[in-house]
Amino acid sequence: MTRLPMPAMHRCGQGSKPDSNEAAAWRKSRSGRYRRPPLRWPERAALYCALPLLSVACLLSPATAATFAVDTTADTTDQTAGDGLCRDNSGRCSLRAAIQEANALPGADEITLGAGTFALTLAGAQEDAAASGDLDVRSEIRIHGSGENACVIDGDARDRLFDVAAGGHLTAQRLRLQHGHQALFSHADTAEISGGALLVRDGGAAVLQRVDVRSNSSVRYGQGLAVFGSLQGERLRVEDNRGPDDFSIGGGLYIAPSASLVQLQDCEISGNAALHGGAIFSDGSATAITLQRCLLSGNRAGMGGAIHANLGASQWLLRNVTLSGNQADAGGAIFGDGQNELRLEHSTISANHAAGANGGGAILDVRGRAFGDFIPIELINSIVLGNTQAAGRECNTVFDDVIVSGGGTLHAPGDACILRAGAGDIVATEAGLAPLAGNGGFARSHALLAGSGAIDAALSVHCPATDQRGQPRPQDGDGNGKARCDIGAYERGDALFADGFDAVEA
Ligand SMILES: [Ca+2]
Ligand SMILES: [Ca+2]
Ligand SMILES: [Ca+2]
Ligand SMILES: [Ca+2]
Repeated sequence: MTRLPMPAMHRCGQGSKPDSNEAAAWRKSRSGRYRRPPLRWPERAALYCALPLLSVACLLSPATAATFAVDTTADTTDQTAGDGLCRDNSGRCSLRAAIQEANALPGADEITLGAGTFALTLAGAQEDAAASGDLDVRSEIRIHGSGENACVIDGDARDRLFDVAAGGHLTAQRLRLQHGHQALFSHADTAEISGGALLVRDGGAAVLQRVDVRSNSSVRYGQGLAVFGSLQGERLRVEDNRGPDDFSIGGGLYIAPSASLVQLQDCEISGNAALHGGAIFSDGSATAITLQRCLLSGNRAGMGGAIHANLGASQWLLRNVTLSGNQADAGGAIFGDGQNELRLEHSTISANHAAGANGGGAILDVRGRAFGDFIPIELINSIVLGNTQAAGRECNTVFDDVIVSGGGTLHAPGDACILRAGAGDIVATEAGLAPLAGNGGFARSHALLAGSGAIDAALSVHCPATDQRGQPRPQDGDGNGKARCDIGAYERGDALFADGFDAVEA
């Protein structure tokens, strides 16, 4: 309803800048050399705003920014878009009217939502002006909710919830996205048949902070989220999104060939289902995909219970990530095709299951040296143990050298896991993991039981500053007076007490 002037500096540094150490750490090209990724827009924005001359432009640009406080849960349109007023025919400011008005105004605009369920009841999919169906974001809009359980945007199963256009930038905080439904089966533009809750088109960007994406569906791509541009998530939950068994791709998240960036920190992607990639499917893209401190659990698929990395040259980094309790016919946790760079550091792959004839309770990768150009899946200081399959092996590859240990991998003996050995690997029949439980941090994890071979056994060279829960690494888990990093996503606490006097063991 009201239009308030916004602090002029607001645009500077929109979005969070990627961790440069991390980018440098995993950007290894096929030739084996590390390379710095090209700067994406959040990095560029931060850089530009840091430059003295350009920062003047950053200070001046959002002169017309407005804030709209939504005061009704009714789904109504704005009376006159562009007049600076969020006002429907009843004089109220609805979420839809606020989006329409924000789209019409230049600059970044803010929308605040109190507690309540904001159901999108105005039917009309394949419409891109936020007048019906999904809420189309065509400019820079920040939506501030009032809590993931208190503030719910509900699609009423009529259309997806948000459609971020090229040039659009959506930041959503502290809310839940539920009951979105993408019903279109085929279209020349794949984006049109993607995203049950949220579609980010090529050239668009979304930042989700403390957002739950729950119980959405799409009959084709991205039952929860679909990204053709860039997506950043922080404290993001993507749960129980699904589509038809025969056609759905990317149960939690679909990453399209055009996607430029996917960066998730503190996330849980659980209980989603699709034919390909129960949690995440990357599709022929060359995308930087980073997950840190995340849990992928209880997802189901035909191929890739949690992850299906399909073709393309995406660069995946999973650090402090747990993949547990996922199930597929092929590749209980991960299904790879040998083309994407997939690197797991301090991650735990356990209790996943493959029900089909090709196995791979943990990992199935269908490519290899005999197929010509391929990139191996690399495990560093990670646990891959305790997964089951109806046939085949725990880590199964059609060809050799496809799954490699970069060192410090805890895995099963013999050829249960076809893995090219690395320095400091540990072979065991059991990982010594407690069941998945809330052990602190954003998502559940597998605590290490006393006596686990993972404790104080990682290669120190790759020890990150914290574990999945955010607990500091390294700690002296075996009580020998020397703190050393544990293998996997969980760091067991100091065996004696946290006296701060442990020597760090090299
Ligand atoms: Ca208006
Ligand atoms: Ca639309
Ligand atoms: Ca629409
Ligand atoms: Ca330790």
